This record gives sequence, structure tokens and C-alpha cells, in this order.
Amino acid sequence: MRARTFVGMGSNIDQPLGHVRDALLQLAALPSTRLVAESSFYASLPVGPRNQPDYVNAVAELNTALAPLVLLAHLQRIERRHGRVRIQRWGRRTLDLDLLLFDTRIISHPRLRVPHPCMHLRMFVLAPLSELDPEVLIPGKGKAGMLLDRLQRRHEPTVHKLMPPTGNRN
Ligand code: A4P
Ligand code: MG
Repeated sequence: MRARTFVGMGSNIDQPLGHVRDALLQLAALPSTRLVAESSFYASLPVGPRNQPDYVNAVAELNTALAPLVLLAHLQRIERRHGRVRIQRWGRRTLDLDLLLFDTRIISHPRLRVPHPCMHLRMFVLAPLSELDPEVLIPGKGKAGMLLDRLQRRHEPTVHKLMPPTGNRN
């Protein structure tokens, strides 16, 4: 059985655009996995500690035959290839890959929580995700587009589009 999954990408040091672009190529090359779609690249204000640079964020849609924990292990391997070091929670990073959604499954495992916690409250996730599919369901929370509209009505925008998708597909 194959699953429809979404991966959030974020980077805010050491030429962030390059990290996100390379990550897309690496996602496209994962075994038993197809890169179905990629969002535009967004610039976003940091959530968490404010004394860090702005982020580049994007979301990729994958179709995969991998199990969730196997996919997570691949994502962490890609992060390590980008020299990801864990310095501070929510702090600056070369590349962060978050498994946002895995079909409509709810996963609560010591190493993996899906939907990714707080994704429904973050413009830097909801803007690129809604661009790919505003109707996609975040289990227990609602549709991505509706959640984004609600946030945008209540808060100043914290994200803006930086550039269109790169066009990687396989
Ligand atoms: N983990 C559990 N569930 C997942 C999942 N669905 N996807 C575990 C990926 N990992 C998951 O993550 C810590 C542990 O989470 C992993 O060992 C994994 O087993 P991490 O990447 O080492 O640490 P982190 O990213 O600092 O922590 P966390 O809580 O995942 O942070 P977030 O929520 O990813 O937030 N502001 C802007 N504008 N843009 C950003 O991209 N990112 C963050 C990080 C903060 N502020 C940001 C951004
Ligand atoms: Mg993370």
C-alpha cells in the first residue's frame, strides 16, 4: 500500500535556499518514493527564539511505499548530510525535515508524532501546504486551507512567497 505524505522543509543558515533545493532532489531520490509536488519557497519569520535569521520554508508531497518510521529515518539521514547539528530546540538549523502528514493516520510513537505537533498553528507550514492542496485534512484539526484562513484573519502575515517551485519531479 502506498501513502500520500507531506514533508515540511525549513532552513535558516548557510544559504537556506540551497539546502531546501537539495533536499527536494534527495527526497525525489528516496527508494520506493515519488516526489509528486513541491510548493513555492516561502520566507518566514522565526517561530521560537527570535534571535535567529528568517527561514526559507517549503512543503513536498510524496507518494511512498515506505513505513512511517523508515521514512523518518531517511529524513534524518538527509538532515545529517546537510550538517544538521541539534543546538537549541526551535533554534537555527541548516535543514529541518518534518513528516507533517501520513495519509490521514494519527501516529503517537516516542520518535514520531503525526500530524506534526503544532503544524495547524504555523503559517510557515499551512501556506505551502495549502498551495499544494487546501482541502488536505489535518486529522483532528481540519482542512489546511480553512486553518490558514483562520490564522490569517487573526494575525499579521509572517510568511511571504519568495520564489516559485523548482520543478523537480520523478
Ligand atoms: N519527531 C517526532 N515527530 C516528528 C515528525 N512528525 N517529523 C521527533 C520529524 N521528527 C519528528 O526533532 C526532534 C525529534 O522530533 C526527532 O528526534 C524526531 O524523532 P528535531 O528536528 O531534532 O528538533 P527540532 O526541529 O528543533 O524540534 P521540533 O519540536 O521538531 O521543532 P519544529 O516543530 O520542527 O520547529 N520558524 C520558522 N519560520 N520556520 C521553521 O521551519 N522551525 C522550527 C522547528 C522552529 N521555528 C521555525 C521553523
Ligand atoms: Mg523538526
